[in-house]
This record gives sequence, structure tokens and C-alpha cells, in this order.
Amino acid sequence: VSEAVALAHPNVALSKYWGKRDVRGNFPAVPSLSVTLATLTTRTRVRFGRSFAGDRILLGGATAEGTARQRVVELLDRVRGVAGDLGGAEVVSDNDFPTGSGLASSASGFAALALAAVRAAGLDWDASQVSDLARRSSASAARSIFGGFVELPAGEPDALETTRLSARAVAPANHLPISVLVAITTEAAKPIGSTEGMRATLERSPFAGAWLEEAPRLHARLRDALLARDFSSVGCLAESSALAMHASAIAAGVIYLSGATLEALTTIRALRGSGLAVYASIDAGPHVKALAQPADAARVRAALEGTPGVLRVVDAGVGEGARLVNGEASP
Ligand code: 2P0
Repeated sequence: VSEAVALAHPNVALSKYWGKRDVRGNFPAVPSLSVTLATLTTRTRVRFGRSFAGDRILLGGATAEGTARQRVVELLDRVRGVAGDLGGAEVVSDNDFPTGSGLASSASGFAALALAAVRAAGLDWDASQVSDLARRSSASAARSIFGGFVELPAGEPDALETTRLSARAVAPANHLPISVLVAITTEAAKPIGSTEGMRATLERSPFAGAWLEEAPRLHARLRDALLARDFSSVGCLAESSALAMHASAIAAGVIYLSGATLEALTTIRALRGSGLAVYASIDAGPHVKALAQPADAARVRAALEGTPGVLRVVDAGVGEGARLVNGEASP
């Protein structure tokens, strides 16, 4: 039996990925740039054993079934396809935050799973290879392999499906101090998964074309602002990216926003109207992420905690990429 345990955090995209080039191979149609969070953690243990009867997958204490199980088994099969006969796997994965509600648990989940599976299989892959493996399961997971500010380019599958597409670090965590205040508005899982929401947006939204044109432009400007350490421009462009993504999705009937989401958005925009540099980001769920400078974080947090429909606020800084526990080196 060989095993490895990995930790990974979610990330929040400043410039959003929304839309696949082609469902085959899971290649994003637009580039994205994210911050990896310092809190909210997935911990995943993978064991391979020739005596194991099949794969046993425990997510959050419950045996995974259906699509959730299938997505994990597909990743394990890719690893087995390279490493050879490893036998069955036992996967035990837990989050210290709500799963499947737009808190990017698939990002931290598949990042931790990819790293733990690769190492348990004895493969000596670098972070870029682990990131490509994670992307095939969940594109945002490719970014959680790295810490700090991370970019995932758009990509195109080739006929043989051997094209690699990995995220890469753009700047370290200390490049631009940012507090990400996550206003949690529900504990429930989201009604429309990201894959389905993206597909519906590209197929049905009258604004799909506008999104696909605008997203790379916002991304390039945001990347420049980040490299220039221009916090206000980064925040402003991040809010524009989130609003453009949701505008295109809403027009296709894909609505992740709730009343509480709009209340929190209103709070952030009112704070900004009073002179505070704070900006909003929203992913495929009803939570709102406020982007602030650390000196302003307490004020933003208090305002969000006083907002109707906000259950609690998690203050996350910029953190590390996926890593092994048990004293082993990171990829
Ligand atoms: C992102 N999201 O850039 C965007 C913004 C949600 C909104 O990536 O289908 O779980 O597994 O590749 O990565 C969430 O979708 O999608 C996501 P799949 P994923 O963070």
C-alpha cells in the first residue's frame, strides 16, 4: 500500500473563467487569473493497494456515488494509466467549509486529489504536470496547485488529446496584499453546476459572444494592473469581470445570485461610494467575495456582517498552493 496526503485551498478568480472551448478535454475558452486563499482547506488522503477491491471514495464522510464518484475515478484512472497497475484506491477527502455552493470546493478538492494521487502513485511529476491533471477534472483546480496570483490560459484540445494546459504562478502571495472577505449567504448546494451553467450560457445567452470577446481583454488589463501593484485597478477590473460573467449567464437563465448576494453587492458599492477601495467578486454561487486592502478589512467585514442575508464572513488572505503533509516536499 502506498499513500499520500495533500492540502489545498480554493482560489477566487479575479478575471473569471466561464465557458469551455469544447467539453472534450475540459479546455477553458477564456483565460483567468486568481488568488489562492490562505484559509478554507481541503485535506485529501489517497492510498493505492493491489489487494483493495475497487475504489472506495469518501467525500465529507459519505461514500461518493454517481457523477461525484465518476469524476474522482476518472482522475485516478488517468494516474493509473501512467503509473501502471496500482490496484484499487481509497480516497478520503474533507473540507472545513461548505461544499458545492460556489466556494470553489471543486478547485481545492481536485487540486488536493491530483497531488495526493500523483504522489501516492510514486510519480515524480512537477507542479505543472499536476496542474494539467487537476484541470482535466475541474479547470479552476489547475490554479489551486499554485499559491499567490495564478493564471490559467485559454486552451484548445488537439486531435490526440495530448495537449497539456497548466496554470502558472504570475506573482507570489506577498506581491500585492489583499484581503478576500467571503460573505457566506447559504449553506445549501447551488442548483446549477458550473459545467452546466457554462454550457447553457454559451449555447443560449445572447451575450455569449460579447463575454468571449471581453473576458480576454479584462484579463490582460487585470494582469498588467496586478504586475504594477495597482490595487484599485485590480479590484475594479475584477468586479467588471464578475459582473460581465453573470450578465452573460443571467441572460441564459443561469442565475446564481440571491437576494443576499445583491444586498452584499450593495454594501460593497456603498462603502466604495464613501471612499473605501473595496470591490466585489461573485462566482457560481450566491456568496460574495469582497476584495479589500488588509488595513480596511475590519471595516468591510463589519459592514458585511450587518448586511441582511449574510450568515457569516470568512477573512482569507492570499495563501499557498497545494502541498503534501507528512513532511514531504511540495511539487
Ligand atoms: C472561475 N468558476 O474562474 C470561475 C468563475 C466559477 C465562476 O471555475 O467545469 O469547477 O469543473 O471546469 O472550475 C467554477 O467552475 O468548472 C469556476 P469545471 P469549475 O473560478
